Amino acid sequence: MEDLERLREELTSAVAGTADTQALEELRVSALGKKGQITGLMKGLGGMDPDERKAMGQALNALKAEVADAIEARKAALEDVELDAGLETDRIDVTLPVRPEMQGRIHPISQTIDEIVAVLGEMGFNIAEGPDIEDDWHNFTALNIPPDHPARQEHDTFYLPGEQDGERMVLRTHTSPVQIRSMQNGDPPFRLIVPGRTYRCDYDATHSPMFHQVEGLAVDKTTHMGNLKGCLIEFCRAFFDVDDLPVRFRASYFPFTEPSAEVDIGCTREGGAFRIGHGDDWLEILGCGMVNPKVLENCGVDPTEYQGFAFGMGVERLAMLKYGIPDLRTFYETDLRWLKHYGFRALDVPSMVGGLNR
Ligand code: 2NL
Repeated sequence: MEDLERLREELTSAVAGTADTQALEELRVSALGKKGQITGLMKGLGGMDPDERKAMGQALNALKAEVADAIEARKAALEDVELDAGLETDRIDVTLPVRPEMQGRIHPISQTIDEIVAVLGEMGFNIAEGPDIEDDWHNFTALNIPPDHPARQEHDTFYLPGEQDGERMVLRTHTSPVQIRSMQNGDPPFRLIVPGRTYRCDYDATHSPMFHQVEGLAVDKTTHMGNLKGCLIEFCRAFFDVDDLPVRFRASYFPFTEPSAEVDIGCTREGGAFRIGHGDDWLEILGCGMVNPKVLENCGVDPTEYQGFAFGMGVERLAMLKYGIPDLRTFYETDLRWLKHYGFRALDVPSMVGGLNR
């Protein structure tokens, strides 16, 4: 019994003296574990006479309970201390300035898409997105480009191997199938912008097999060509940040719009120097038109009740013009020195109130 008293004092002071939860766990195993001190003494009970066994058994059970309680209490206290220490060392001061060594940049394509979205978003257009892999109907037929139409050849389409529902799938050649799906799945009026990757089998100094487009669509009962012109003139002036930028609409042809137009902005080319703004020359920057009634009908929108305008622009081309990037291929070379030169800082988010570029 005296030995037990000594063991009690020894164990309780050892519990109180443990520095962390790991040391406490080791102590628990050495006292109460399968090969622990108290467990060992309990195994000895079998060899005692009945009276001695009873007294010793009760004393051992009491000791075991006391040590277990002491360990539980110490464990809770140590866990609190360890949690506090962890919170202290893991603390992040989110008000600190960005580390000066931060090297990451926003790619000019992402920046240009963000700027286009900022201008058109302010006008009330909503972003829509859809799959890169499309079926023939959404990419071509719904847009009034039937199977034998010459525009199909011009699109230099990538076809995927194999068939789905008996037809070859394509990598979308423009983002228009997203507007088709949006019209099919929703109810007019529509005001959508669709940024995204597009694919054509073409590769040279001015063409990449993967490139980016932003298309827009507005459909309502009274939407007319005046709305189209006002919207795009405003877009060009805000995007290029030139208040009096000359903008002209030149008649063109697309199967999905009627009438169709290409949009030019004023520029000067003097002695090799190029500038956007008032000048003696024009530069084509986007295509547009009134949505062909056949396209509305294909999407379940009644063309006797609704009409709309649509437009499309190439993001790479706009980025090259706005930021003076001379070679298209450099966009996809993932050259960090190039990105450091042409890229944008992560916190300079384009917006109409904060400015598109700061
Ligand atoms: C260009 C010209 C254009 C459209 C895209 C469109 C979409 C639907 C219906 C009608 Cl769902 N039109 N999109 C219209 C005119 C021009 O893009 O030069 N893109 C780079």
